[in-house]
Amino acid sequence: MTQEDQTWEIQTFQELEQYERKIFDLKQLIEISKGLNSTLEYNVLIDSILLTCMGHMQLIKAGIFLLKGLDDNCFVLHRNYKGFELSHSVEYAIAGDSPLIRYLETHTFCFTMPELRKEFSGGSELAILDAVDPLLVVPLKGKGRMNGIIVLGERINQLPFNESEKEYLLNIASLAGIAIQNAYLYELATTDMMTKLKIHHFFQTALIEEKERALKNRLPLSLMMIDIDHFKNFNDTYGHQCGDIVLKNVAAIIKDTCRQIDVVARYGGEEMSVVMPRTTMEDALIAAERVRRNIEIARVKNRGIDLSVTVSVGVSQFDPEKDKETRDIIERADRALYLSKQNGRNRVSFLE
Ligand code: GH3
Ligand code: MG
Ligand code: MG
Repeated sequence: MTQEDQTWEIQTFQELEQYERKIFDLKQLIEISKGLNSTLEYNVLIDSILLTCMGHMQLIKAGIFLLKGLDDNCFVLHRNYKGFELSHSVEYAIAGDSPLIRYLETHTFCFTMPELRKEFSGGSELAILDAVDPLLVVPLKGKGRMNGIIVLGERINQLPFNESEKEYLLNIASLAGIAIQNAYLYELATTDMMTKLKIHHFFQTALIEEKERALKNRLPLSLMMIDIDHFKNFNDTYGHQCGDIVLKNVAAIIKDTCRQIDVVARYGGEEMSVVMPRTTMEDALIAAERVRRNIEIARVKNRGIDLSVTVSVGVSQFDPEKDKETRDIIERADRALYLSKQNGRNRVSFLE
C-alpha cells in the first residue's frame, strides 16, 4: 500500500466515523423528539427537557425560565430546577419585553455568560442570570417567539462546551421550544381564564380517565363538588366585579389546598369540582373540610372591605358496583352538596 493509499484510507475512516456519529446524533434527536412530544403536561415536560440536557451534556445543574402564567409576559425560573443552589424566597424573573429577551429572540445561539455580557450591553436583567450563574444560556423559541431560556451549569467532566455540542444543544432547544409551545396552547385551551381552573370539558374527560384507572388498578377515587354560598348577594350588593373577585379568590384557595394530582375545575358559574385520584371517602372528607375551612378563614378584599365567604361541599366516592357512568358519581356528589345547602350551608356532606 502506498503512502497515498494509506492517507486516503485514514481519511475515509475518519469520514465514516463522522457520519456514524451524525447518524447516532440524529437517532438520539428523534428519540428526544418522541420523548418531548409524548406529554403535554407542563411539569413532566420540564423535567423531560432538563433531564435530556443533563444526560446528553453530562451536567450537574440545569434549569429553565418559562412564562410565569398563561396571560403573563414575564419569564421566571421554573421551580423544578436541578442542582443549582438558589434562594427559594427569590423569584428569578425577567420581563418579557426587556431588551435581554428581545436580544435572545433575534439570536439563535447558545451563550456563555462572558459572551452574553460582551454581546449584549443594555438592561439590568443580566443580573438575574448572573445570580443563577450558568455555564451556558440557551434560548427557546416557539413560532419565532421566545418561550423559555434553558440555563445549564457545571459539567461532570469539567470541560467547556465545544462547537458540535453547542449545535446539538440548539437542536434539542428547537425541539423543546416546539414542545413547550404545544403544552402552552393545550394549557390555554383547557383553562378557564377567569379562575385559572380547568374547564368543564377537561373535568369530564379527567373523571372518565380516572374512573377507568381506578377500575383497572383497584384504586379509590373520590369527587368533590363545591358551591359558593349566597354568591348572588356579592353581585347584588357590590356589583359583578366583586363577584368575580370572590370567585377568583375561592378558586385559588381550592387549588392551593388540593394536591398536584387533583383536577380542580370550574364546573360552571360559581360551582367547582375536584377529581381526587387514589382517595378514599375518608380522606376526601378531610380534604373537603380543609377546603371549607381555608375559605371560611380567608378574608377576601374588595375595595378595602373584608368579605367573608363560605362554601358548601358535597363528596362522593366512585363505587364500581353502583356507578356505571361518571354521571352517577357526579350526581351523588351533587345531591350531597344539596344536603349541605339544606342543612345551613358552610358545611361538608357526603353520600355513599
Ligand atoms: P346558594 O347559597 O344557594 O348557592 O346561593 P347563590 O346565590 O350562590 O346561588 P344562585 O344560583 O342563586 O346564584 C349564583 C349566581 O352566580 C348567579 C349568577 O349570576 C352568578 N354567576 C355565575 N357565574 C358568574 C361569574 O363568572 N361572575 C359573577 N360575578 N357572577 C357569576
Ligand atoms: Mg351558590
Ligand atoms: Mg350554584
